[in-house]
Amino acid sequence: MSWSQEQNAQFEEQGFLFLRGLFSKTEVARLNDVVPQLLNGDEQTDGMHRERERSGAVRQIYLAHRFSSRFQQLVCDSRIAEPVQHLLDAEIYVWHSKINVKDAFEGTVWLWHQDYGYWMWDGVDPSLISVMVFLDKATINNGCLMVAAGSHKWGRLEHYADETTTSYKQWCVDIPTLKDRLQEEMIQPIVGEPGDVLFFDCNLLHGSGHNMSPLPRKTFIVAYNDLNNKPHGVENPRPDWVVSRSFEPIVSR
Ligand SMILES: O=C(O)CCC(=O)C(=O)O
Repeated sequence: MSWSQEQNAQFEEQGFLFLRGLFSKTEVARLNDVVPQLLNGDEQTDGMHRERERSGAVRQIYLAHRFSSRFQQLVCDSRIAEPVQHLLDAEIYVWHSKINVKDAFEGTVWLWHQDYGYWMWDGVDPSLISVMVFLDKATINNGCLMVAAGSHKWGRLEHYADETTTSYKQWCVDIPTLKDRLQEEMIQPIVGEPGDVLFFDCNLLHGSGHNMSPLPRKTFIVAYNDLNNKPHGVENPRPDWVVSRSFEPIVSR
């Protein structure tokens, strides 16, 4: 599926493109059908990596696309893979995938960051694009993603490791830099329905708040990398669940 000239221009200008209703309610229901199994699996045996909130609730499930045929189909779906191939003008592979769970009342904040803020340390250039497929309704109350429109044009900002805000280390931009750069008018909450899809540049500043609502806010995020941009030259490479060493080209269908 290819985008119009306006859509491509919008992605270039804003660093993201939000497409409503790209997947039908039935297609999303088929994905959601397998999520409880992925949530409750045992990572010693099923190979998927899970991050948890301090409460123990699952916050993220990595690599669903390797172990669930439905998510495997999704990462090859031409509605998401083709525009990314076109934007990067390259063959692509899956850098990683994750289901961000944000359970009702439990899902915690993602501090403002650019994905490339820390992916740079994996020995790659900023030729990566993420695609967020909404599995649930996303509202202000349940902690929808927020993006800073146009921030990708700043290039990569310095990031530091926050080890106290949530249960795990988050790479994020410090408050003095945010005060200096981020204007209120740039912030756009991405409120949407199951089946909506957000494409975003790896230098787009983004984050999200706590889920204060009885509605869960699950999304599936797949990050694609240019096949000519494989990670290299790093002393302590991060594990395969977050920086995939499976370089199979995506054949979109
Ligand atoms: O799910 C969210 O609200 C933000 C997720 C995010 O930024 C990430 O996983 O890097």
